[in-house]
Amino acid sequence: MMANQERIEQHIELLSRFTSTPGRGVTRLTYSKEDLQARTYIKEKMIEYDLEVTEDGFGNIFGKLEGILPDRPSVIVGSHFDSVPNGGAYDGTAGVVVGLEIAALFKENEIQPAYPLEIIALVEEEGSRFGGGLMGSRGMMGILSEEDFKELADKDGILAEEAMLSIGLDPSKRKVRNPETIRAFLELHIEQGPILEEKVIQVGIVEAIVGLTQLEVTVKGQAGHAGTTPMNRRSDALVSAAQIIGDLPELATSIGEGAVITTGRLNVYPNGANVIPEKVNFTVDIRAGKEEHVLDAVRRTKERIAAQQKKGIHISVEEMLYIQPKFLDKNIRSILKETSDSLEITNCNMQSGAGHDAMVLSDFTACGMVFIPSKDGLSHCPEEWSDASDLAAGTNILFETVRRLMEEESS
Ligand code: HGY
Ligand code: MN
Ligand code: MN
Repeated sequence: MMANQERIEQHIELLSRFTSTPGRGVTRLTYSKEDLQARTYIKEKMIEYDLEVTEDGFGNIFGKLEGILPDRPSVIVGSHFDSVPNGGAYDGTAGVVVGLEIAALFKENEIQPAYPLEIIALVEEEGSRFGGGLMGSRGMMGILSEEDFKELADKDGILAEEAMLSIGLDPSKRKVRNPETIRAFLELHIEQGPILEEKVIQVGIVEAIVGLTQLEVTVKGQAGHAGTTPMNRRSDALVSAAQIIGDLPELATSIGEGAVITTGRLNVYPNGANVIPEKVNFTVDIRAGKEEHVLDAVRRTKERIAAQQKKGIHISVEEMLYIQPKFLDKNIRSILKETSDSLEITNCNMQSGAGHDAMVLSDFTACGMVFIPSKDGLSHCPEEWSDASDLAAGTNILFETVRRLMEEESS
């Protein structure tokens, strides 16, 4: 019972067409038209593979194959299906497609699992529309409160709930899932880095995922005329923001230990070439393998920000997301290792520098992740690409691991 590589390739190709930036990568924002197109495709495939399809009050999609044993927790396989702006066709999507392929293998081989199998497609992992990130999984596990969800809005002020309704989703549906209904969560993801490709290894078995935090910084100054305002009478929000941002790479390097700091988004208001910027907001994404380094980087970033507070300049900081480093389940890691070896798929242990929904779920259930190589280590860009043969190999590993977990439970 081996994965059908062609079918996998077709899923990836067809899902990649649901983008608002055709020809310039995949941009699939949560609750957008493109979300609805991808959602419709995923649900159609789930039905084709005899899964019972439901959506929760966040729009997370579940496809369930009931187990022989009644009232047992599910083994869940999946990932997210939103994207970064102008991202790639594999980030998140690969994990959903592998879940669909596992469901297809169960159907084709008429396997009735002992425990329920659920395939999941999570929303807003990237936070590209509503900020923060890991929204679907945090919501599902009750970490994102109902009131906080109701306040979420995009850069145009559209509330997440409004956006849900606009594509026919129902925010009043059940949101929080009882963790006791989950036996384990398995996620295949592209590595998004260069290690597997450089080592010529097909699969990475993830041991741990870095801790990360995302700050939203708002610098408020005074708009003014670029020509008539003397330099000593300006409160230029962009100059203050630039002085903070310019310090951050050196701050990360001084912490070392793999700490990374990134400003990925910056907006200037009113953004006129001959207007002194009144307001700037920008993000600061901070990550490190050890929590003390994340906290140290946050503290020192806030010190840099405080140093820029001065007459006419006011700076505020909002912590959009904070999640500690997470360690994945030892038992699942050893099953992944044994399965990879028995299938003669080269593999190694890895750390993840990227955040994943498994970080959220690992506080509630046993989680396992496998990575497959990313060409040239590229991700979060249109050039993102992974070989379908590696996707097929990863599918075979997860398919066997699902069955081992179910046997383990029922024995
Ligand atoms: O940012 C990340 O690490 C993930 O792609 N959301
Ligand atoms: Mn991503
Ligand atoms: Mn991802």
